[in-house]
Amino acid sequence: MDRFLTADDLAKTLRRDVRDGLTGTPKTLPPKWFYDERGSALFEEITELEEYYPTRREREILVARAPGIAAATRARTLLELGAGSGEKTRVLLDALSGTLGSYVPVDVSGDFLEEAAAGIAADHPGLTVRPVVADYEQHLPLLPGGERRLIAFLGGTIGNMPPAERIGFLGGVRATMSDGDFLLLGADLVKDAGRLVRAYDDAAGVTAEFNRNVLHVINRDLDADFDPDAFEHVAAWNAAEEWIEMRLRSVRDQDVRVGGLDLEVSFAAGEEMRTEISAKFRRDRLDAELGAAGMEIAEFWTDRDGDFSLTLARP
Ligand code: AVJ
Repeated sequence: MDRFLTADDLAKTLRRDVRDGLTGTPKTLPPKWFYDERGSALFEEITELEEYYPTRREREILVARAPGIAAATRARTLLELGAGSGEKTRVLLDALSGTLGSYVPVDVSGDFLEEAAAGIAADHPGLTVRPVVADYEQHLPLLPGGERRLIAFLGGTIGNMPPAERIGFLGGVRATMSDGDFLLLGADLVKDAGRLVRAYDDAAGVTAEFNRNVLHVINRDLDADFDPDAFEHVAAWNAAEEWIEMRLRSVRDQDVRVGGLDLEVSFAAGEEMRTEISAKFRRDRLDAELGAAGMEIAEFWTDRDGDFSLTLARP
């Protein structure tokens, strides 16, 4: 396994993110810190909720379009950014089996990567599986090269980046691409605000627990004393920006000590701290942003209900 990101790099980034986020106004925390073991398990649970449609819809598109993706790309290498549980990966790997020689799952955490990679390698004899621990906003140029690469960024995770970061990311992807390479991008689409809010504020409270998990992570890794029960989950549709915002709202005046940063922060009753944006797209925005990054859309697919999109783009 190649490691461009060490546990020490990650620890430093967490410290910087938490210090910046808790000392800013308004307070914020970046969503990448949701995903420790418990957070990843909670996210898996979210994907099975009735209200959370994106995972099922993306899978529907992948199953329907995998042969089209294979025919259009004839990919030799599949690079998957933010390779999660690998379930959707299997659909792609099976469809691409005629041309594919290697699979490169890329993730910021090596914890699940090695195991997932071993499972995939066992099921696909002849396929070279080469997991890479890297931050895809930082290490794109270091990823394996070669001809006819398919770079997959699925799940709608692109929506977690603020617009400026997104533009930088897409430009960075484009910069690593040559003729014959493709980007396969999963993006959630703008829809009825009620459905969007329900997808991020489920009746069983799993998303609320997922949101509060970032406080557990900070308590453990930075020796903090957040009382997660003293924060309420908030999911709101920002119609102007066309994104869902998740926040944690302090239920009372409270002081929190982050021992690992030697930092004390006060929350006022009702104060809200943003923990995630999840942008929702329209085709014209994807066109414009991919175009600005120097790519063009080869194919644009949605599920039958038009809830979610998969875009195949090329330089
Ligand atoms: C996996 C990052 C795309 O934004 O929908 C799920 C994460 N947050 N419920 C999303 C998430 C709240 C998810 N992504």
